[in-house]
Amino acid sequence: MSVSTNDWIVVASAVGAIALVNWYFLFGKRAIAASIGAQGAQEFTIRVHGGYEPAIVEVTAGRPVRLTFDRMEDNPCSEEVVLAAFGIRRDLPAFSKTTIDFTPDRAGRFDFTCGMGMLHGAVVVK
Ligand SMILES: [Cu+2]
Repeated sequence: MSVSTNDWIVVASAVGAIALVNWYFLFGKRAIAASIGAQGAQEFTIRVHGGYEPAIVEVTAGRPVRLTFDRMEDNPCSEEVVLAAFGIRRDLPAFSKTTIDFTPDRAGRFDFTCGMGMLHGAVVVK
């Protein structure tokens, strides 16, 4: 009986830990809303350091978007960013900020990646 109780505690703890990890992962990947700049653009600063942070940004279609990539490393992996759906491929100089402006004309989820397709982020257009 006590063995069975211990087993249940172990199982419950494991399930709880997995749920917590999943919750944290989803929370961390939640889409970030824009701040509106002086020109009315939907603006984001995305830190580039072994990945994109935030990785998912959410915008409204038909309005200008300004993504500022703040590259905080010189790892060759992240030296380029590609937003293929909008024909954008841009070099990101190490330890500096690069601004990309575009206006999404349609709703959807549009991935951006490093030049090798290893790092992933997305612009969610509503
Ligand atoms: Cu890469």
